[in-house]
Amino acid sequence: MSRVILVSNRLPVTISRSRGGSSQTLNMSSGGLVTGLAPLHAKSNGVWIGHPGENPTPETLNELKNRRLVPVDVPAREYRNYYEGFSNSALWPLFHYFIERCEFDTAQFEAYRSVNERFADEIARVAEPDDLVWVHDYQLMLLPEMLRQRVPGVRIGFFLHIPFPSSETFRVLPQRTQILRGLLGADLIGVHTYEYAENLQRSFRRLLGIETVRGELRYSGRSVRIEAHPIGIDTDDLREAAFSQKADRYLVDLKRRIGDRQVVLGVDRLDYTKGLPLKLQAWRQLLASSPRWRRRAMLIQLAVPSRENIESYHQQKDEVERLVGEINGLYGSPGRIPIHYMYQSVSKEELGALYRLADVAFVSPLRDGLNLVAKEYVATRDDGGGVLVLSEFAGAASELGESLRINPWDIEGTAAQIERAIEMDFGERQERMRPMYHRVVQNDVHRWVERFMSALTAQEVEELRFPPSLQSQVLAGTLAPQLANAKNALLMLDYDGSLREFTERYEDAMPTDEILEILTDFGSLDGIKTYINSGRDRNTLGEWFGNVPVSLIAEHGSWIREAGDSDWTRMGPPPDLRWKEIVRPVLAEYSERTPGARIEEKSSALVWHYREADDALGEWQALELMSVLEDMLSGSPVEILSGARVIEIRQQGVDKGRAFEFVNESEGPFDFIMATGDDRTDEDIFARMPEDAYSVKIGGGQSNARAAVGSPGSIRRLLRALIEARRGA
Ligand code: ADQ
Repeated sequence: MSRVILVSNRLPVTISRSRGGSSQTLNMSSGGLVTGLAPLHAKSNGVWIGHPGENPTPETLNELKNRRLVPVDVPAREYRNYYEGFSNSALWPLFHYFIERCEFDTAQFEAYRSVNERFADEIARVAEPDDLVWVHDYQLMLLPEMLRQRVPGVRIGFFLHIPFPSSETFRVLPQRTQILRGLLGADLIGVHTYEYAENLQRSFRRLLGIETVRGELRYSGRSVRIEAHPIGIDTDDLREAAFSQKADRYLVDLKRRIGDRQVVLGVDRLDYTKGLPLKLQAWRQLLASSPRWRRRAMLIQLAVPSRENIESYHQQKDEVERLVGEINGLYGSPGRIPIHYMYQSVSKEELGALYRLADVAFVSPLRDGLNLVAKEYVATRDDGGGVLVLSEFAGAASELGESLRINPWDIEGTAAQIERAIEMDFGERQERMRPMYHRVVQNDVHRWVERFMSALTAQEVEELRFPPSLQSQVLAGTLAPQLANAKNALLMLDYDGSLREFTERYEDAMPTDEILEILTDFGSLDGIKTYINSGRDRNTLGEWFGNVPVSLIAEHGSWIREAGDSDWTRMGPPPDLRWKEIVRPVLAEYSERTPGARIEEKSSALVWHYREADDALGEWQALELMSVLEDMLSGSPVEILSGARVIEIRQQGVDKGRAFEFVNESEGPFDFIMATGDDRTDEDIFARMPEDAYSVKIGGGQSNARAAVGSPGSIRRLLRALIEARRGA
């Protein structure tokens, strides 16, 4: 197996100072992610790179080295700006849809960039091209691209543990393009749910204009995949603790103290995304509307201290404690308080005992990437008892469909679901819990690691083709002798951007005398069939090339007219054009708000041109229009193509490539074939041409063509040289 380099903000160990002394001790951190990744770390013989938390002493450094843990050294102030600053005061609130809590501070972003650079440098020092690097979470979103620049061949996976928000929310971020480009350095980007994957793809499309097809996009000659891989928990580890003797003792003790009361359990990091105040309000609502539960039920709420250096976390804590006090004051009676609140971390065994005790788990985040607590509760309930009440805003909700779902903002609705959960009979509890239990146990954290790693390694490293760029004389030198000897030759020429330079206004690109002359000369040569295969409409092509002895294919293969004929023939079945009625008004609206943009009507397509619009505005509107159209037309028999400052919506099933095949079959066999083109629609021809045919792309970039030339001028020179050669033969 390849060596795996794991990268996370924190190393999986806690360094603590021994009491009174200056020596340090090193303990493995607890938590599902660490237990999930530890076997991979052990097996692959790789290293784990992250911040150590404390400055390691030389002895600790040695110990870290023995465990193949590489600390990244970051000055304290820079770390604060990166961690508490940009990571937790900009990205964290924004990605959880708390825009009003965001602080966007350039200096903090600079620190974020700089820490990501430090990580990249550290990885580059140890990484080899055959290694796999797996980067974790939102603190390191710039890292994939930085690493790609330093170690180009290395395979990089990235996993985001928090939600990726809607593109509308994400675009608020001042550094949105840097962050997206940072991610694009990865080969595989993993998120917890399809929704987050969708959101990310939409941001790539809207903000960078990069299309994703079936979860894959192309960037800088590489392919990048975006996939949903919900994380699991370490069920074995959890169950071992939850069913240990220690846990049994806790359970007996808890039961004795609680008596016959129903227990509703909440376990959360004390974070505003977890929605504790609303949870408490729902609990208050239940006690207010159904007084019998005041003495017969209790809420045990664990809150783990978290990010205590950030001010907004203090306010959250104050608010939670005030509400707890208020509710206990209102509805408590001697010996019976309705909320038992603990602001502390508890041991695995205690937590396990609480999960086993709880009749209901109340998991109500306002937003949560996934939520492990929900899965942990389910994993301890193979007795089939217990009810999971789960917020629909937790990523885990999409996997745990048998839970009672709540919208935590709806206080009455939530209180009603809690009551339903407390009252639920054992039969229904079992029916709901059993399937969830099996799902959670089967998809544990080890399966998650396997799935992500096999997706990362299975991905083919596909070399995208960049055809060699040649001078027209060099190309003519190769092609001329072959054309000179051909008995039946086919020449298929694209027009706009290939034979003719683009003009500011679309209709101004009529053929020059030079072009008409070249086409006339070619058309009059015996043994050569010349076609113009263009996206333009029939009338324009007929008008412009009516007097030239070449054949015409219009509208990307929809119509054909042989040289000398005056009638056009439709290729393929008659189209179903009802979609035009829906699309036309949308294009009209976008034209109205984009000065300079225009609509072109073709028989089986509509085109939105924005070459004459302001550069930035045109680009922006086009990206938005593309995503609107994609949503609107999903499932319709149309294709949406974005070209050189045009968006074309056209009937599916026609393309230039099919037209090429039609000609090749009806007029062939040919002993010389050459096609030229400059954009995506011409790639349909290049992809269908036989091996020994010549395809020439005009302009740079990735293409299936065999060769490339710089400009339409070069193509014209090439064509003139070919005419000379044929004449001289
Ligand atoms: P978190 O926001 O930390 O994780 P969560 O998934 O709920 O949220 O995990 C919390 C963990 O802390 C659980 O394993 C739980 O058992 C433990 N815990 C909570 N209270 C505790 C207590 N009082 N004592 C001891 N342990 C306690 C981020 C994302 C999540 C995503 C995970 C994993 O925000 O959405 O599920 O990463 O990808």
